Amino acid sequence: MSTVLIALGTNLGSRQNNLAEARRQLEPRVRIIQTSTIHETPPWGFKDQPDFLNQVLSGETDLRPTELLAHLKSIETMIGRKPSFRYGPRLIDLDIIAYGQLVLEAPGLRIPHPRMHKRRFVLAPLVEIAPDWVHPVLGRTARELLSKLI
Ligand code: PH2
Ligand code: MG
Ligand code: MG
Repeated sequence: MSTVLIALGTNLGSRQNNLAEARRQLEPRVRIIQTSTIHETPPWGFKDQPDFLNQVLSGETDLRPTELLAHLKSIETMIGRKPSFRYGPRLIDLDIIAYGQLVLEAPGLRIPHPRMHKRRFVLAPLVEIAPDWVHPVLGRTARELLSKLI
C-alpha cells in the first residue's frame, strides 16, 4: 500500500457534483483517508474562464503510479471530460500530487507534480490535510511551500 495525494479541479458544469462523483469513483481502488475543504479559486495560467473548485485528498492504494494515472484518466473520461487546451476549462481534472516519497520523471508522468509547489490552489487545501508532508525533492513541508508563495 502507498499513500498518495491527489488534487481535484473543476470549472465547468455542476462543479460540486463533479468533485463528488470523482471521489466516489476513486474508491475502492484508492481508499480515501482525508479530504480538504473545497476552495473556490480564480483561474491560474489562462485567466478568461470560470473560477475553479479545488480540493486535495490523501488516500491509500495498491495501484502502481502508471496504473493510478490510468485510473484517474478513466474517471475523467467517465465524468465526461473532453480534450481542451493547456490550462483551459475542464469538467474535472485529477492530478497525482505525490506518491509516497517517490520521485518519478517519466514521459507523461512526473511525481511530485512539477508545478504543485507554485500553485496556491493545490498548496492551500493540501496544508489543511497534510501540513507536515515533506516534498521529496525540495525538502520543504507543504506549510513551508505555501508560506513561500508570493
Ligand atoms: N487547473 C489548471 C489551470 N488553472 N486554476 C485553478 N484555480 N485551479 C485549477 O485546478 C487549475 C487552474 C490546469 O490543470
Ligand atoms: Mg491539473
Ligand atoms: Mg491533469
